[in-house]
Amino acid sequence: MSVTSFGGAEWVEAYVALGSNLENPCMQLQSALAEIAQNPAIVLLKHSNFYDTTPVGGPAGQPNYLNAAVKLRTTLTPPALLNALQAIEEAHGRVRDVRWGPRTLDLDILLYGDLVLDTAELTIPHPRMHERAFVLVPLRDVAPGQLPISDKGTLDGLLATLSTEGVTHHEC
Ligand code: A4P
Ligand code: MG
Repeated sequence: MSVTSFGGAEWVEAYVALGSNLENPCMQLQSALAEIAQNPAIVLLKHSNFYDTTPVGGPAGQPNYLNAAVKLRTTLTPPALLNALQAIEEAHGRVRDVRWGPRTLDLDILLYGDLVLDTAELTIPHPRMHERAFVLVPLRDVAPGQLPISDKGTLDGLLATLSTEGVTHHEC
């Protein structure tokens, strides 16, 4: 695990994916960015462009998503970071019913340093990130192309294998 010491605490770099396809997705993602940055145990280093994306999975006819990614530094443990992100999802009125169904806000931990974790609550790296252009295209805005994605390859290597059709830059 690569960590840096800053003011006595251990800071770990992590990447988080943001998604929304209900109730003004631009507003949902913009306020989520502000709320993540307000956490005293998080430093938001960079955020990506916003992308309009065709839904992958879930019920037929759900609206397109708006997706983004952030690079941050945090002193929170992975479960504490998940709790903080889920509290933000809940404040945005997130209701969990249909798997991969429409949502006001989804915040997923993609990578946490070079940690590999597989528990009932948390899988890191995110188990489906390597096959999803709606995750990797925004991630590439905030992460180097040589970033390793578990044992799946580098970010640029994986992007070269995926169709990015249906992932288009969106100005909010
Ligand atoms: N969990 C495990 N690992 C993680 C992690 N690395 N980060 C657990 C966050 N959560 C993680 O998540 C269910 C449970 O996953 C959590 O309670 C947590 O303990 P959820 O957010 O309640 O449900 P979900 O997001 O519907 O489930 P899932 O299977 O994680 O969905 P995905 O894979 O995130 O897919 N198409 C487009 N274009 N854009 C999208 O953003 N998103 C999805 C959701 C499907 N299709 C999409 C998009
Ligand atoms: Mg999720």
